[in-house]
Amino acid sequence: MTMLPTITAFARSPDGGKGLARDMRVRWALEEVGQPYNVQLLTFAEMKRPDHLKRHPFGQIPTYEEGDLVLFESGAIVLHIAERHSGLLPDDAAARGRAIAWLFASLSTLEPPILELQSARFAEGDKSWTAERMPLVLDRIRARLAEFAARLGDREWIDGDFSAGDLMIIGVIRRLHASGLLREFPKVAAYVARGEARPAFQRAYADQLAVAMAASA
Ligand code: GTB
Repeated sequence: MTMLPTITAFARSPDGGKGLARDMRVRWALEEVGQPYNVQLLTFAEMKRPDHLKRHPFGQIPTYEEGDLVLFESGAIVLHIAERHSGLLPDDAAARGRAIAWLFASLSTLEPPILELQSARFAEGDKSWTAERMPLVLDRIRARLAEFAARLGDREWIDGDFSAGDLMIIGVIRRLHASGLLREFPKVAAYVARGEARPAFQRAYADQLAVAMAASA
């Protein structure tokens, strides 16, 4: 009997089930490759306790456990899943390298300005300088989206078939839905929508929404 992998997720996600927390990327990857999994739900207090700090040095979600293997960082987890199953990375070595480059780009090039917007809105929203800073924060995201849109062009996915790179990029960019910024980049918006329309995304979304619904019942 093989043991199912177990991931961790928020017992009560602050987004109320919009799939914006980072367990969504891991759920989506597991659904894409057809790997069933268990979910351990954690409260904010439980995330900071020794048991969880052994899994995740920063006391966050998501984590991934499979036998003796314990992983943290959504990108590392998605890459692990993609390397061990078919469907999320091309077989050709060069194409595989490029898909992994996009996975890294999602986290180290696209995500930082998007995180800055979350900080500006939620952590610093009451500061006197926020109104002055906000246009700069938004423009840094616009610059990245414009560059990405130029490369994407009319392609269905960023480089050949759908890959872990697309999954991560879409997982990152969809955090901008509420900002309205995606309306300025219709091709990027359509790309995100193509990802969200995939049956595996839909199953992952429904599962995390069910957690939020149960938590608020
Ligand atoms: N780099 C790590 C990764 O990619 O896995 C970042 C992990 C991370 O930031 N985890 C967040 C967390 O555990 C959850 S996803 N935070 C609690 C803590 O640090 O104490 C971030 C997140 C939270 C809430 C929403 N939301 O409600 O919309 C969206 C995203």
